[in-house]
Amino acid sequence: MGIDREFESAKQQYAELGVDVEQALGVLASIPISIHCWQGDDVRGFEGSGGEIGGGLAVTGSYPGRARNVEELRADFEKALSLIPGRHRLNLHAMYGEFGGSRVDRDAISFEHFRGWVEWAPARVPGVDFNPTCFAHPKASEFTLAHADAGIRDFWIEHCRRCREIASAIGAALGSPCVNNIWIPDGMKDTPADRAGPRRRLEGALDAIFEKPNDPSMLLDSLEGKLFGIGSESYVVGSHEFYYGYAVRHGKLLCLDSGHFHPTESVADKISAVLCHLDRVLLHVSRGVRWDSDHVVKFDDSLREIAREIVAGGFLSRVHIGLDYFDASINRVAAWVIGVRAMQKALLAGLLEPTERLRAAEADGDYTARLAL
Ligand code: RNT
Ligand code: ZN
Repeated sequence: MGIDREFESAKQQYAELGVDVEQALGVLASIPISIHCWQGDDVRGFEGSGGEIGGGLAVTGSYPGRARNVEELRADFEKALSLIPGRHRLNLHAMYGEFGGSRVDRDAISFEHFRGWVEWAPARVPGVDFNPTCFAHPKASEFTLAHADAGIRDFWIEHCRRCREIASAIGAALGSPCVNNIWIPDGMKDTPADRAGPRRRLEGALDAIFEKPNDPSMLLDSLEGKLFGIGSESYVVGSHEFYYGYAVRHGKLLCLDSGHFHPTESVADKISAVLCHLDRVLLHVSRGVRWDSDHVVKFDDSLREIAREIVAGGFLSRVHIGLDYFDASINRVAAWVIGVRAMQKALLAGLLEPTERLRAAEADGDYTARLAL
């Protein structure tokens, strides 16, 4: 009763500002968020190699309950979905295939290993997204797609090609395009003597990976840049500028991870800028505490600004919202739920903004009213 009364009162107050609350809730309910599977098991996957995660990624904490196999991961994910309103996508990494206990190397994976996910999906999620796993592997100890050794480069090219095939088959099976996002850890701890060479090799590797055109009704290709990582503090081959240029030139999606920029840079501001030149972007919404720490996102100012820009810019159909964080120090199901709901709260705040009034004040040069409102 109390909540209903408060809601009616709030609805009235929003209406006075020209905001239709019911409509905002309706739009919110239609926004899918791509939920990353890797929060559920601390980015370990099902290859059973037990190796280091590597690639400069670090998962800290020892809260009990990490999903140890596909059944546990699915059960935990379903539990999380039961606590989140709306319908949301699953974001898989290649290391989460069902390999039946045998060692299937990254250059040998195929759709068969993901059939179980595709059978599981329709009753639970409207679509599945995908990521090549170019880390946590003996051949990823330093460089991958930008490696000076053509044999190692070819290994990762083959992995990424297969991931596109798998993603395409997933998209076709589920009737919803699968975003296949490439991120690689290649970089250098200390000042490189040659910054250009690895970038040229990466460009060549991407050209080879994308040789076969994608059918956008099944597959959308995305590229994720980064500023620095642990062990690649001085140089990241796949930097923001590198991938932005590549994405513009080749019509790919650019993935903006909110932990991958200088801490005072605003990812919110980048959305409208890159969408002048790209059809679509992918977001990896994360929370970097002092650095790219991948904390669970919460309803803070930076998240609100990102969501506000997507909504006010009219970009909901061109921005694929994905989450990317991993915290092993708290309940992992709660980590999913809290992060997704924070993203939804931020989107709702954006949807409840009296944008027309703000814009009118701005157009009138009345920045005082804009600030006050
Ligand atoms: C790493 C990137 C990348 C990974 C996931 C696991 O800095 O953000 O997206 O977090 O692929
Ligand atoms: Zn990311």
